[in-house]
Amino acid sequence: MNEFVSGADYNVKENYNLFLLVDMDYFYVACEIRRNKSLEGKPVAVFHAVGERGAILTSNYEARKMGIKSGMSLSKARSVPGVIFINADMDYYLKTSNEIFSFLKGFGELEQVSVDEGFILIKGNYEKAYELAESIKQNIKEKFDLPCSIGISYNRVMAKLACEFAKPNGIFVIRRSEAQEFLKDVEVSKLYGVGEKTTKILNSLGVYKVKDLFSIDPSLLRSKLGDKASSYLFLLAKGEDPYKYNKEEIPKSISTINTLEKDLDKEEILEIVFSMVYELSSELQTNNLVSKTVTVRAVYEDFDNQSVSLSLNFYTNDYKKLFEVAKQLVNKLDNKKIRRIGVGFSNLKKLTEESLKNY
Ligand code: DCP
Ligand code: CA
Ligand code: CA
Repeated sequence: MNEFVSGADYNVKENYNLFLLVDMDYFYVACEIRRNKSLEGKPVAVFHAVGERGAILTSNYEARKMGIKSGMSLSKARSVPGVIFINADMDYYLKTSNEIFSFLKGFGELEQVSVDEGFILIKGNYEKAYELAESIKQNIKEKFDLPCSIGISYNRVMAKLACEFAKPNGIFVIRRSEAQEFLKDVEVSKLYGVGEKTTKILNSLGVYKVKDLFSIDPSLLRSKLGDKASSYLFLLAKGEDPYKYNKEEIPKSISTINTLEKDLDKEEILEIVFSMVYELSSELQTNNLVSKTVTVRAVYEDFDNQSVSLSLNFYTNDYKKLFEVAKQLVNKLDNKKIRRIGVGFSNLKKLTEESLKNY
């Protein structure tokens, strides 16, 4: 059963299900520039303060060129001269986000995915979708004075990919008929849901581009990634949306662990824990998930280890709320030097209208 109307018969008016992914460019920084025009054209980064320290949440292209990337510690970022650092004003960004998304509702069925990103579902042809995208971009520029990028394609994962190629400040279309050819030379790391870990494994197998996937032994891939992840990957590589069929399937938990460059006291690891929480919360947001339980795991210098967990009474993928919990957990750790530190989120579920209410 194909939910898409075939466009092969040219006598039939093209009437596809199409997805537009609207994603704001360098969103938090763009919000700051919007209210302070003197920042325009300068390298700017927004940070989240963690005690005396902090971490970069995002930066504009001028700052990215200078090496300022999200997740970077503020102290490291500050060593780059000439960059303007602004303490995050979440209230302002959320207010702006709400205004943008109420406005976008007028353009079609809207599925908001994160603070600065949402799908618009339409029926029609690619030309119509492109015109709509142009009008949305222009309106967002006029009404909000903010740049955005729009990806257009025949499913969510391909629209997301198209948006990567639209960035910054552009529109990019991937038609179903061009998808195979287009995907061949796309880096596997750009596929929806393929994170750093999977990319590393794939690279170790000699897989860098999508086309490389088809020249390796599928059983080798399954042995490294597991059955489910490899079948997802093959669907993505063919331009299909694996998530469409598995809306209810969600992981039990997601986690990350780091060996520290040198052993640290618990007071000294907060910045690192923040970066880990930020990275994981991005993963939640990308997969449209929310979590309720945070776990912090420490391996001490004597190799003893400890794991502490705490649950919220609501679900969220907001890094600030999750970090508050992680901070409390770090506080509970023993007063011994730490060698390895891990963070995990569990009790995961799909973000729904219901869970958004508790935001
Ligand atoms: N953000 C967040 N929590 C995360 C990751 C990001 O609150 N875990 C914030 C900072 C970003 C905004 O959300 O400004 C949007 O995230 P994006 O990944 O879309 O990044 P940007 O909009 O900053 O940059 P780009 O132009 O690459 O989309
Ligand atoms: Ca963005
Ligand atoms: Ca985004």
